[in-house]
Amino acid sequence: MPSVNQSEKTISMKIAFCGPGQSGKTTAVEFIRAQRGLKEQKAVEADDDAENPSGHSGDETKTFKKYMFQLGNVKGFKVFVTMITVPGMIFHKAERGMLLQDVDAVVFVADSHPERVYANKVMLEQIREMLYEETRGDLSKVTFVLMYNKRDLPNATPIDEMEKFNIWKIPYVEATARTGEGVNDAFKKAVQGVLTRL
Ligand SMILES: Nc1nc2c(ncn2[C@@H]2O[C@H](COP(=O)(O)OP(=O)(O)O)[C@@H](O)[C@H]2O)c(=O)[nH]1
Ligand SMILES: [Mg+2]
Repeated sequence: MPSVNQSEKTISMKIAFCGPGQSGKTTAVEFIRAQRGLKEQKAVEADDDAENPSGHSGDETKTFKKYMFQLGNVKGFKVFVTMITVPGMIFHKAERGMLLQDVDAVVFVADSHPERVYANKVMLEQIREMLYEETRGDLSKVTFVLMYNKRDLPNATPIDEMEKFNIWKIPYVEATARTGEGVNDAFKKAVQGVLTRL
């Protein structure tokens, strides 16, 4: 649940960028950070312990990024967003569960590379399962946005193929995180989804 503080007039929400390894989560979050100039403002990096929660090595970046910033005002309330990336390769369920705690929205960054379509499906199912537990069976408490990333690839999987695993009809955005195309759109959809539930 987003937390609303009536006396301080603030709304705080947590948005997680999830997806299989190498799908473009970090690239997307870094784009948002850079665009909003969060470095000077309030880029809060996770502490070292949280940077590598699993301790595993592999080809994916295991680092997890966390940024907190003020988004703007809605009906006189200041809106604060905490944005995190949830690494694809965390082997212990408990660790990913910890990152997903109190998440209000998930931007699921799916990889359009033909060889990654199945990985997208597996990861999305896992994330939904974890959030199903986290929300005690009420997934309507979490806004989902599918960001079909790497649309610039010449061999990008056609959207109707990608949509085959989207059995929940999650709204989607086509994106190229490398250039930033579609990233803000996905982010805004997530924020709006949370705000409309308030
Ligand atoms: N072609 C292409 N490559 C991308 C795009 N987004 C990310 N990448 C590349 O995919 C790789 C993994 O990106 P990264 O953001 O680290 O993935 P993460 O593991 O999900 O955080 C990097 O080499 C990125 O440059 C994109 O939209 N198009
Ligand atoms: Mg990453």
